[in-house]
Amino acid sequence: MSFWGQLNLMDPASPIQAEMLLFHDHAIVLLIGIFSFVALIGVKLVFNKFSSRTMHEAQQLETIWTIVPALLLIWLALPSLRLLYLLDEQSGSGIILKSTGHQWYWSYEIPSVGLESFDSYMVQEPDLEHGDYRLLEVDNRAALPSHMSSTVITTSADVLHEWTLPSMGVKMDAVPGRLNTMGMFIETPGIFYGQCSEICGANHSMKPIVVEAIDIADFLA
Ligand SMILES: [Cu+2]
Repeated sequence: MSFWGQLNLMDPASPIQAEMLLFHDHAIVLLIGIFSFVALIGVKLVFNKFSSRTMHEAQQLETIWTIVPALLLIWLALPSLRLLYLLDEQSGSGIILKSTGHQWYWSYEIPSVGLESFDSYMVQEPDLEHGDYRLLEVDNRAALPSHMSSTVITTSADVLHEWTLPSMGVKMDAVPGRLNTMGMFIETPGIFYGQCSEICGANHSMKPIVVEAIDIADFLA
């Protein structure tokens, strides 16, 4: 992958992640605008001679430079709140995937189709095949149906872990003694990669997450 390609976020594969990507762009536009404006004012201040020792206030100017940033903050906050509630409202139906974090691997269970718990370990470097992603491939992938909503439940068997799937907009703590639930709608079939996102010990970076989204008919078969 090219250098610039790596700076991008992953392609969205769920509606909520597509929304988050749009919000990211929205926020970046605001940031670039503010940064450019402040830089311009900074440069102007250095080079002009419009300063006066006797001027202590400028009511009109102060009113403007209070109200404009406030409006900008609202412009940022409203879509952010909308997204927050959209995330909360994701339907919790469909196939349930239970993922349990361990030091240092994940184990998965899909009770509704009678799939009992299996472990998902990272593929070690000498065992990689041509074209595999280093530190991202696993021996047993979790499978979920595409074109429908699913539910992911995470928990942990030892310390805090975090189940993350960037292209689905899912990032959820795996907490011992607790079940966390999140809905996700996978739009396209494919193989999706993620990594544990909570420092969980020595091999934290060696317990990747791979979900294979397949057609519902194949999934049930
Ligand atoms: Cu970790």
